[in-house]
Amino acid sequence: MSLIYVLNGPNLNLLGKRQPHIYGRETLADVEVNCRLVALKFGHDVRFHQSNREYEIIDWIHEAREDAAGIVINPAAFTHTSVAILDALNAFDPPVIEVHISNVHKRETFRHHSFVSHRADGVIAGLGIEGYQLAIRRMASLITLPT
Ligand code: CA2
Repeated sequence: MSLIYVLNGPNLNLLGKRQPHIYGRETLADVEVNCRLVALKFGHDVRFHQSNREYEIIDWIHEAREDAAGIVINPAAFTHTSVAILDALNAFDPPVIEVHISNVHKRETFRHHSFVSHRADGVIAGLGIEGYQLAIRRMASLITLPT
């Protein structure tokens, strides 16, 4: 059994509570349950976190260096601003998959650039919260694929 970190950035704690036209009606707790179910199907475990503080996300990425087989990350607004999160991910060797609930490319131009995409092995955007399950499924393949 491998451990997959699922990390969520600022304001995603409000998922399902505001702006349902953009982010849907399901909550982050629903996302966590879905991730755990898919991971379990492939025999893996999930460590699931959300923070509104950049340093906490960086600390979890550092922690993942010790025990994770991969990171699925929705950095939220830090996607577009954080060289620090990119630097932390660059110090993490296993696969990284970036997830966005909305299609960031269909939105304001400031959402079109992602620092995290410079490191991510794959990016999913615009598939709603299902994107997390697809990311876990892909992560399971990457974990078992010979390098
Ligand atoms: O589409 C995504 O998943 C985003 O990462 C979400 C971020 C946004 O800054 C990115 O450009 C795209 C925003 C997360 C805020 O989530 C909320 C959810 C419900 C209500 C309010 C905010």
